[in-house]
Amino acid sequence: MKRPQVFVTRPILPPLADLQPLLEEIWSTRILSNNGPILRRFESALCAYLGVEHISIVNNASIGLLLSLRHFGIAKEVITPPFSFIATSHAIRWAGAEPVFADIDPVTLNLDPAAVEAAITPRTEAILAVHCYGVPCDTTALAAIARKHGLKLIYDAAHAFGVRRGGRPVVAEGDLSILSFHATKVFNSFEGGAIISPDRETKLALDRLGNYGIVDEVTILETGLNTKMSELNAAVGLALLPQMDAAIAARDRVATRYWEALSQIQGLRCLCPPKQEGHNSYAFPILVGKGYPLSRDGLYQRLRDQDLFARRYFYPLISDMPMYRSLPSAAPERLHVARRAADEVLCLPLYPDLDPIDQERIIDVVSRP
Ligand code: T4K
Repeated sequence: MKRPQVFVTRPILPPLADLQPLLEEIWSTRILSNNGPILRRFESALCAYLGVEHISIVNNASIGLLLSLRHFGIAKEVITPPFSFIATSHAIRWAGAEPVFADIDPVTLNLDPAAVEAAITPRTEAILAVHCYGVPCDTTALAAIARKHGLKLIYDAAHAFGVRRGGRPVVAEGDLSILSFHATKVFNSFEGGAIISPDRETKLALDRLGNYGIVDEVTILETGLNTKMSELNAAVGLALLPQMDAAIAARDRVATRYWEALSQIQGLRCLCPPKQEGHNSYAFPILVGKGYPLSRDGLYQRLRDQDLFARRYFYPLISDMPMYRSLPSAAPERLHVARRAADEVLCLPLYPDLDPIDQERIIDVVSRP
């Protein structure tokens, strides 16, 4: 029998029975948006789950990044990694600033603090770092650099839902952190995201900026944007939250099986050891290097031939994209580590209900290419 196609991820959904009462509530109140009652409950439940106090829910992480940069009035240069999803740099441009690319650390594939420091100019206003695959950045070193140079430190935490280090939520680091609740993420509300603020004043300022700058019916003091999440999306998120411990545990089980089967193969490097404090098994990235019988693209294609759709997150580098490649900081000789990672990385399919038979198909191809 032909086995099904397997994609890099597959969203989890709340049981329909848990969503139904929330839909009935929406149908009865006719409150569909604008900081409605379900959104407010979702916000409180998220705060409790993540272990933080101040969350602004938004309609996606890209808009959350943009709102965060605009909140701080960032309009000059922002240091950021080229090894990320394109949204990270696009948000900087939409805010009216320029990305300045700095190389990444070869172990974590996150911003290398030494490269960040070397990229600072008199125009630098902020660092926008990414917890790539949910692996935390060197937040201590980045905070020290930000403090020393008077820079804002913003984390693109799109992948880092629920990640803790030393018992502390990683999204509590920096001046602001932004989560994504896109369908492809550990936790989803179909589309959505959240900004984690250090204090209530910042949260309220972000909420206002994301609601057109409205203070009250007759007072609008700034040029705001609409970043609101609908009650429908909030209902999905609220109903899904109770499933999250089990979903992350199931991800860990899938990652553990990959680790057992693949971590000793010559020429492969598995990046995220499972079940470690500090990540959420968002992805299972491998680096396909010298000593492995196929190139990364060869392995990618070999899997595709079997209807197994691994993905090259993140290739090409953002700094190679047409709208960024002429920036001085995009010069290839400045970004050796990122370039190598982009050429070698492959994310294997990983989601909570990945069928073990399909996982063994993937392992078979990777271990006997
Ligand atoms: N920062 C970082 C570091 C990010 O990774 C992202 C998003 C952002 C910021 C921005 O967050 P948002 O503004 O989106 O909240 C996907 C996602 O669209 C994107 O959200 C994500 N990162 C990125 C890593 O991946 P694509 O274009 O590669 O996704 P796509 O449509 O090819 O989906 C991948 C696979 O997932 C499909 O083959 C099948 C499965 N899938 C996808 C969707 C959308 C489903 O099974 N159901 C679905 O509804 O970008």
